[in-house]
Amino acid sequence: MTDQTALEDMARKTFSGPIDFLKSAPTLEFLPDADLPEVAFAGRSNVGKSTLLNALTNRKGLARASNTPGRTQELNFFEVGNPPQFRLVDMPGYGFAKAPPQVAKRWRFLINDFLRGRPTLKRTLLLVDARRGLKDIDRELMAMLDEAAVSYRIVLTKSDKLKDKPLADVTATLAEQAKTHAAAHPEILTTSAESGLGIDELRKAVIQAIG
Ligand SMILES: Nc1nc2c(ncn2[C@@H]2O[C@H](COP(=O)(O)OP(=O)(O)OP(=O)(O)O)[C@@H](O)[C@H]2O)c(=O)[nH]1
Ligand SMILES: [Mg+2]
Repeated sequence: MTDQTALEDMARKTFSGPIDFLKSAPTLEFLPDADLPEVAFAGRSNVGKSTLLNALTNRKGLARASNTPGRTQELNFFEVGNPPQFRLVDMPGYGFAKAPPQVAKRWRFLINDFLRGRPTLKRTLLLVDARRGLKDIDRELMAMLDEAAVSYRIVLTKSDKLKDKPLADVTATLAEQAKTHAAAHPEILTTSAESGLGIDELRKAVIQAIG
C-alpha cells in the first residue's frame, strides 16, 4: 500500500468510527488533561468552524453551528476513537464586532492562552472565509502563532460561495502570504461544508498532523 492510500484508509476509518463530545471549557481551569494530541479550529466569528468540524466528522449536530456570529462561546473538546486517539477543539470566534467588549476580551485571552500554552496541540487550523480573505485580526493571530512557534494551516471555508476563478485567485494569494509566516503550513486547504469540497483532504491533513 502506498503512503497516500494508507493515509486515505486511515482517515476514512478514523472519521467513520466513534467521535464523542468530551467537555466545554469556559476558562483554562476547565481544560481536560493534556494527555492526547489535539487539533484546534480557530478563526473569525461565523467563518464556519463548528460547521466544518461537523463536516469533517460527518455528524451534523456534533458542534453547534448558527447563522448568528458568536455561537460558540467556550472551548469544546471532542474525542475521536474508542479508546480515544486524539481530540478536536472547536473554539469561540474572534473579531465579533457586536460582542460586549468584556466578552470579546475574555474570548481573546482564552483563545490566545490556549493556543500558545497547550503542550499537546499538534496543529491549529486557521479558518478564513474564502470571500473575505485575511483580515487584520487574522494577521495578529498569525503573528502570535509564528512567535510562539505553534504550527498552523490556513483553511479556506465557504468556497461554494465563489466561482472557480476568484477561488483560485484567493487561494494563490493566501499561499503566497502563508510562505512568509514561519509557523504556517505552506499549502492552503480549500473547503466547503456545503459541497463537500476538500473534506477528504482535510481528514487526511488532520491525521497527518496528529501522526
Ligand atoms: N455556504 C456555506 N455556508 C457555510 C459553510 N460553512 C458554514 N456556513 C454557514 O456559516 C454560518 C456560521 O457557521 P458556524 O459553523 O456557526 O461558524 P463559527 O465559525 O463556528 O461561528 P462562531 O461559533 O460564532 O465563531 C452558518 O450559517 C453556516 O451554515 C459553507 O461551507 N458554505
Ligand atoms: Mg462555532
